[in-house]
Amino acid sequence: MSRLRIYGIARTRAFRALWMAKELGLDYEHDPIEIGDAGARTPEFLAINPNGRLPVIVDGDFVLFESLAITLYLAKKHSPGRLYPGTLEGEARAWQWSLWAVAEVDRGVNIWSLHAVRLPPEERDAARRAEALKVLVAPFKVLDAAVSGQPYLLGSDFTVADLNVAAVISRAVEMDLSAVPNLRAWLTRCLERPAAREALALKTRADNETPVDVTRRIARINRL
Ligand SMILES: N[C@@H](CCC(=O)N[C@@H](CS)C(=O)NCC(=O)O)C(=O)O
Repeated sequence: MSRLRIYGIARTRAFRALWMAKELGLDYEHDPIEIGDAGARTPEFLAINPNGRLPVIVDGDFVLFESLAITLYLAKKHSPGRLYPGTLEGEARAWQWSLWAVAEVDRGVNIWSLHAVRLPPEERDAARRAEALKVLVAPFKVLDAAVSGQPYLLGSDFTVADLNVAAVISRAVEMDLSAVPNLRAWLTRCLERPAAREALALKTRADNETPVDVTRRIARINRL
């Protein structure tokens, strides 16, 4: 059986899959391909992910795209009853938080980070940044309340629900989170895990090595 292969430079949503693989201590290969014509839109890549997006994994002869489907699959396969909840209700909660993260906060955090951090200062759009922050106020309050009386989303233990939500909003660590102190403490707790630190190091290196025209192209392609 060939090793798990994770495709996608760590600056992208591939970070989510890399973090999970590290949490699980998996033996995997990372193929840090770029978005667009240089990588994810080549005919070879389109053959494994017709969306032309990152990440995708190949696990034996099983191919899977969608970052949070990947983390849920890996957790269920390798850590049932621990990172992946062992009860029907716990599993449903993990899905709830994962779908919530994509629907409620993914785009807002991405827009904010581009227009607050990643684009050159003179190209940042203050109105888009402010609008993104406005959109995040209500869901961030929901998340803050969810981790106000317990350390993690499902209770006392870190699970795939925490990994998925924290990975989606990881760039929010650079925001002023003083209005949501429980969220801030929880996010820090998640991102300080050894596996998260390792994956974040890959992501930071990829961020630092990304030329500005690629960042501009990402903003354009993803309409951010
Ligand atoms: N919902 C997908 C989104 C994938 C996605 O949009 N990935 C970005 C990189 S973070 C990408 O490949 N963008 C390039 C493009 O759309 O051409 C997931 O979570 O995996």
